[in-house]
Amino acid sequence: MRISRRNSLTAISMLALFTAACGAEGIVEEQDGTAADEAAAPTDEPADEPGEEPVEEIGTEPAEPEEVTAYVVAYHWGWAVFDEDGTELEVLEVPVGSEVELVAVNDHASHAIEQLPTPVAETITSIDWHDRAHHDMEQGHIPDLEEAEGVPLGEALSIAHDGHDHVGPAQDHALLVAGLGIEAFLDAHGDQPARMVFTVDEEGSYEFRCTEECGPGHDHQRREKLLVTG
Ligand SMILES: [Cu+2]
Repeated sequence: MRISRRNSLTAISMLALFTAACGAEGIVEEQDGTAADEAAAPTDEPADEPGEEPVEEIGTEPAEPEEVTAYVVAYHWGWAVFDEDGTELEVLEVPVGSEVELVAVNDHASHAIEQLPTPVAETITSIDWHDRAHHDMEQGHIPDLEEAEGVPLGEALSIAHDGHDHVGPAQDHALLVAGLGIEAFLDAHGDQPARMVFTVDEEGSYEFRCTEECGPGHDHQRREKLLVTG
């Protein structure tokens, strides 16, 4: 087993070169033996060069806790998560013990979106969130609203937006990270993002849920977006 931790090519070449002379036991015992390495290695690659470091890469130690910031968009009816470069993350994955900062906005809150890092703001404003809702339904992330709620999706979006011109209560959302008790109101007309900072102490997959009545698809605005790994 010890030999499997080493670079496999090195192990194989050692095996080929040393089976006759030393036997398999000798190879295993030469975990860091310079005699075997010097004999097995090409003359232009001494045993103590970086090429002898693969043990570190293969290590199975748990990932160290990190400090992670991610940006969250609430839309009708779902959640999208981005890193600081504006790259969308299917799931935010962090090692257990990490300190997580979620910076969240409503997709209508243009002034709050402007406060985000430029790449994030540009990505968010480039996305057609109604198209995203239709895509979500096609992909099964939300059910067919006509079947589930008796309202076709397009009509449901109009209801939620109250004709787009009013400050309708259905335009707001609130983010709850289920199981962690982390919650923030996401005002459709807010001028600042909501910031939530918390430490994740237990492994698991955590769901983002909307806790603000936001129209016909509200009950389906839930996605597993945070994965805490050990
Ligand atoms: Cu809602």
